[in-house]
Amino acid sequence: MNHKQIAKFITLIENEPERARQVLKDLPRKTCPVIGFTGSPGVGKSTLIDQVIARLRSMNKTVAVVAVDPSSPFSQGAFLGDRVRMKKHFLDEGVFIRSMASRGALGGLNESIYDVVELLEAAGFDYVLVETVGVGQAEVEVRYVADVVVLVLSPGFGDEMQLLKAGVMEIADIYVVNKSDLAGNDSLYDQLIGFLTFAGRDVSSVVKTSALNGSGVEELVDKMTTLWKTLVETGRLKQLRRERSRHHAETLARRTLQKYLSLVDSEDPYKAVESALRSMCERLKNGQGGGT
Ligand SMILES: Nc1nc2c(ncn2[C@@H]2O[C@H](COP(=O)(O)OP(=O)(O)OP(=O)(O)O)[C@@H](O)[C@H]2O)c(=O)[nH]1
Ligand SMILES: [Mg+2]
Repeated sequence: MNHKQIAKFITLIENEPERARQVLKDLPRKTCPVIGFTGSPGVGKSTLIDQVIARLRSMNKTVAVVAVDPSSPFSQGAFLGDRVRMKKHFLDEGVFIRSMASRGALGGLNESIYDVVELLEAAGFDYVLVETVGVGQAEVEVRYVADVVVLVLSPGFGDEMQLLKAGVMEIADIYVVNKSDLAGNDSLYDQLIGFLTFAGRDVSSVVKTSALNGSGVEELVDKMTTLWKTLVETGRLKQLRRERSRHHAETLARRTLQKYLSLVDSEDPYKAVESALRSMCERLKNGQGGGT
């Protein structure tokens, strides 16, 4: 599959998920590391991903990136400030970058992301990277989409407070303290180590990076790759993928039921659900599909 075909397929997934599913299910199933990058707006996720791409390319690995609702674009290699390099990166068949709106999601991730990731794996990329802005539901949901979650922090973004937020400590597998070229980074780093120690977590999951000059990127790529290999070896990956399918199914079920509920005119919530389920079953019996 070339980039044009992949891009077309993603549009089909977004616009006609049921039709896309028919094609998707016949593609060979492949598995590669799916790495999620989350964190507050502006902490440097896209810039860091650019560096990760460059590192993976230097290792001859192919990379696909999906950015959900990005507010800042990828430089597509411009981080090196080299136009020739940028052109090369842009034309590089080994790198595929796509942005997706978070539309249709119930405060969380665009549910197309599940099929898009499956497609990118089937297309044979060595790595799939997913960028989500770490706010609200999307931050929690990236856990289901990605095998390994990287939480990006940087000084001056209220991340010191964010560390205290319940749940954040459980979400990530790797913690990146980015913008290490700036002042204020050490105190954030120390606080993070303190929190992790207090929570009984492994502090070796912390990496200091500068997405601007590339320091720490090699270590980050090593860490995420090693972690993923461990998931494979321990059988945990299979479990994670099952949880992903289940979560995807739940999202679809909720949306389908909501659609049928919106057609029901009843003030009794129990009757409304019953009636919605009835018309859904009726449609299924007639072989028209559930209408997801
Ligand atoms: N000094 C310094 N600046 C950085 C670093 N990483 C990113 N930046 C800058 O921070 C700003 C935001 O970077 P992005 O990569 O767009 O951040 P993001 O997290 O993707 O932002 P959203 O997509 O809006 O959530 C840009 O101006 C970057 O140049 C870094 O390591 N050091
Ligand atoms: Mg971004």
